[in-house]
Formats: sequence, structure tokens, C-alpha cells
Amino acid sequence: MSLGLATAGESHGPALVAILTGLPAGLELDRAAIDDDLRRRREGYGRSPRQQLERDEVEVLAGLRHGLTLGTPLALVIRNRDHESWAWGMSPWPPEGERSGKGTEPVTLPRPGHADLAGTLKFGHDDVRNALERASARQTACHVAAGAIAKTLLAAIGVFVAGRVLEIGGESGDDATRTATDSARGDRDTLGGIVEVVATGVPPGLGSYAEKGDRLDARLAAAVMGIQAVKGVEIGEGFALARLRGSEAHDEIEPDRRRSSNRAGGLEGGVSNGEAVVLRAAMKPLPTLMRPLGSVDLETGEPGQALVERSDVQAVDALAVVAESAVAWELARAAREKFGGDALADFVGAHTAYLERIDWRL
Ligand code: EPS
Repeated sequence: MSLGLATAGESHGPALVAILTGLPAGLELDRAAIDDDLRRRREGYGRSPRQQLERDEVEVLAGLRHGLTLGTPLALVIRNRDHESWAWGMSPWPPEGERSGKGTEPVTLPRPGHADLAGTLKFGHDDVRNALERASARQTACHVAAGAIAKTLLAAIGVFVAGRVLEIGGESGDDATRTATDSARGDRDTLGGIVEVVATGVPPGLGSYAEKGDRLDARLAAAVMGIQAVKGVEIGEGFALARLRGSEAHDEIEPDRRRSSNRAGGLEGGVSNGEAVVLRAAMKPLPTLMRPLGSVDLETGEPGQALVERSDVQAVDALAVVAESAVAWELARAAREKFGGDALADFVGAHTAYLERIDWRL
């Protein structure tokens, strides 16, 4: 038994869609908790004016009855309010009537740092918009909704996941990061940053060393590296461990099998070891610049300036929520693999029985 997630949706299309499979029956979902995570993702200093337009409320179309999961695929929709301004330009079917609104002219100047160029070449598009719409980080709303549901499942076995911002544009703390964001906005530039996600209550034994693809550290890294604009992921002390001796780098085992340090970030050999799972992600500065970089016009071959389109100055606060969601989803997937069960009570019962077998207290 594992969790599955399929998503669809363009940034300025009618809606984002997600189908979640593998949830046990009888899990009580809290609509307000899902919408609250979607709100956290939207807020944050430095976001595009788009975020004031969107409401990002989740609609459930299947798999839920009276707030309880049915153990069948759960279908979610998040409408794009902004689609109203793009109804002609992003019409799924050949548009009818006069051209109007945004997205009516083809984009031919790819932005360095975005998927624009590679996506256009790969899929044979003649309008960069056909690549950028799906590559956009708008998509992360689906992953946050799925992550909120994963957190509800994890809470049933005492696992809690939280993300936070460590740095924005090389600065830490609210005042300095806001000043850095204002300064970048003033220069029509963008910033990146670093976030950290910590998961507590993770029992030893999630993931496996049996095959590369089973390793939970590899799975978490892939889940977080898959988020738009993430260029680096480290687990525990990560890169800093490379500069230490072995005697300084590892976490000694106490008689109760716990550790007094956690440099490994809760993962050894690709398996959770019972300590908090700690992961950090580095986000590059966003590639949509109001003062564009050099590019090439794909239609004429002439040098030009990349596409300028309304965007965020930085979205590091959003990344903290999106990375939290990605880690929650992957941990929930690993927990479903280990504890299984069609009904929530089976899943919780298997977890309890396992902790008893290994004599482990959370
Ligand atoms: C994004 C560009 C901006 C961001 C968008 C991600 O879109 P827009 O041009 O519509 O303002 O706002 O993020 C979201 C819409 C969102 O909900 O997070 C990009 O190019 O990735």
C-alpha cells in the first residue's frame, strides 16, 4: 500500500486538479486546515499581486463523504481566479470571439533560469507559454493541499512536520529579509533563500537500504528538489559533514537507543532512525526579472531581452510551506508502505504494534 498523487493544471488555465490514491478509509479531513496551508503558501512578503487575486480554496469532487475519506481516490480542484483575465488566451478549446485579455500574443523570448527554452525545444512548441504555464510554481498549490492531507494522516501516528525560512537573499530575521526584498524589488530584481523542514515523531524504520530507490533520504531529496526553483537539498548537517572527521560527524547511540546529537538529520542508511528528520533546501533567485536578462527571439533568431511578466520578488516563505508539504507527503507515503491498512484503524494499529515490538516510545 502506497500513496499516489497525480496533478494537472496550467498557471492561468481554469483550475488545478489533483487525484490522491492510497489513503485509508475513515480519515477525517479538516477543510479549514487544508485552506489554511493554502493561505500560508500564498502569503509571504515579496509575492506577486496575483496572490491577492487568488482564493485557493479546495473543492473535493470524490473520495470523501461527510468529511471522512472513503478509501477510494480523492479528487481535488483549486480554481484559478486569474483565469478570468486569460479566458481567451488560455482557452482549452479553440477560442471563440474577439481576442481579449492576457496571453493572446505568442511568447518567443525565453527567460534564463526558467523552463522556457528547454521546454519549448523539447515539446516542439512555437509559443513559450505552452511550456511556462505548466512549469510555473502555481502548481505547488496542489502539492500543498496534498501535503495538508498527508499531515492529517501523519498526525494519527504522532508525526508532525513544520517548515520555516532560514534565509532570504543571504539575510535572516523578519526585518533584514523584508529590507532585502524591498531593495531587490526597487532594483527590479529577485531573491532566493534557504528553508528548513523538521519532522518529529518519525519512528525508526521508515524507508529502506534494500535498493537505492527505497532510501528515504533519496526520496525526500527528490520530493524537495522537484519543487520549482530548488537547486540544493541537504539532510542533517549535509555538506558541513564533509569537512569533519568521522569521530565528530556521527551521533552516538545511548542505552535507550536515542541520540544526544542529530547530525544525520534522522536518517542513516536511507532509513529513519527515530530522531527528528531535518532537511534544508536552497532556492535560486526567481527567473522572471522585471529588468530582463539577455535572450534570443526563437522566431527570428535575433538577440533580445527575456519575457517580462508580473511575478514574485521572492517566494521563500512559500517554499517553506511547499517543502513542508513535500516532506509530509513523502513521509506519509513511506508510512503507508510500512503500516498499510484499508481502514485508518488498521494503519494506526500496525504502527502501535510495531512500536511495541521494538519497544519504542515516541
Ligand atoms: C510563477 C510566476 C507568477 C507567480 C506564480 C509562479 O505567476 P503570475 O505571473 O501569474 O503572477 O505568481 O505563482 C503562483 C501563481 C502561485 O500561486 O504560487 C512562475 O513563473 O513560476
